Amino acid sequence: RASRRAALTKEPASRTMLTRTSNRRLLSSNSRFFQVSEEVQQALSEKRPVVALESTIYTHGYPYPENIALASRLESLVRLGGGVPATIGILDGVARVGLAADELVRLASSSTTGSDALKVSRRDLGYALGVKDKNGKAFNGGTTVSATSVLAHLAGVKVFATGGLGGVHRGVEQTMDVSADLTELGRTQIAVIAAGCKSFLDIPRTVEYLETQGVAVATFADGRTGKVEFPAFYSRESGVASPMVVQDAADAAKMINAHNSLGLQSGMLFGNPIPREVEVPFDQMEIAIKQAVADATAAGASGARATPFILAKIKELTGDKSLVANSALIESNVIMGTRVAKALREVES
Ligand code: PSU
Ligand code: MN
Repeated sequence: RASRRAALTKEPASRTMLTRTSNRRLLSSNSRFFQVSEEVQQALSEKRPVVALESTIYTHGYPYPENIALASRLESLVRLGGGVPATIGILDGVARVGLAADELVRLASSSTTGSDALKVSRRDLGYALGVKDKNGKAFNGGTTVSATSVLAHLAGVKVFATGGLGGVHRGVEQTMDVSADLTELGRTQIAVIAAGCKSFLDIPRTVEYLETQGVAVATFADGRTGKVEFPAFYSRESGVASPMVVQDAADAAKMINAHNSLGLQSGMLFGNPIPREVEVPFDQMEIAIKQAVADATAAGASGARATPFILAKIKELTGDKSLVANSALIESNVIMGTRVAKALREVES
């Protein structure tokens, strides 16, 4: 009977079995707008560690084809660490949690096929999923930390690793440009592991605003004693003290478990400083950053265009050095994120 039902609904038998065994909330959230891959559903129902990964870094951060190499490297790192990766993005007008390799290639090469992927934060979800482009085609989109957090949480994924977080922009007094990543962490239960935020942002105000939003901000001290600073992406230090300090992934997992157990509907940010070997000193980056921010203002690149514009400029000005550092820190965050996801499964059981 089960196989007849599977044939009728054109679903493989394994899918039918999964329907019977896994958590109802998860499956009922699958819809024509939102789909969790079978692998991720299975991993969640078996309580294996799942790590969410975002896709704006592929659509708006890294050039093609380096973005594809990075995407597959990050997924491999999660698997090597004993976790299951859930890369999140919008493909053909559907929000997907757990993109397969060929789907990731399609999303990451959108720009080469003449259909630019949207940069999708929380506000853009309804548009990206609900309507079509001017040629009647459904949208593809890279999801930012904000939209990735929303979708990961909907799927039941608790840990998310990325490179850098958006923040309060310098000159916020004039522009009011505060990344939706910050308000997102204020309202969505998710633990993000990131190398802090780039210092083209106003880091003191970013940390201040995260406090206002009720977001826990902790930095991995890794055996260090004394003052631990919130990391500034290319540099291990920012001059801003980290509000909280954790020693390792096990500590982070204990924090997440306690927070989630209270049912707090807000997020947590774990700063993982860039590996020492690839760190770019603060002063060296500062010159390029000042230039990039000035160029963005001159070019009128404001709003959602600001961050991608500034990132591209920094890359242009600093060349390979920043790209190497960028990849190394994302990899390091994904390794740490996988450890945290594993440790969380252990404290939960
Ligand atoms: N910072 C980086 N690299 C990135 C981003 C931020 O160093 O790729 C991306 C992330 O997806 C982040 C988004 O969520 O930019 C923030 O954009 P905005 O500043 O427009 O909120
Ligand atoms: Mn912004």
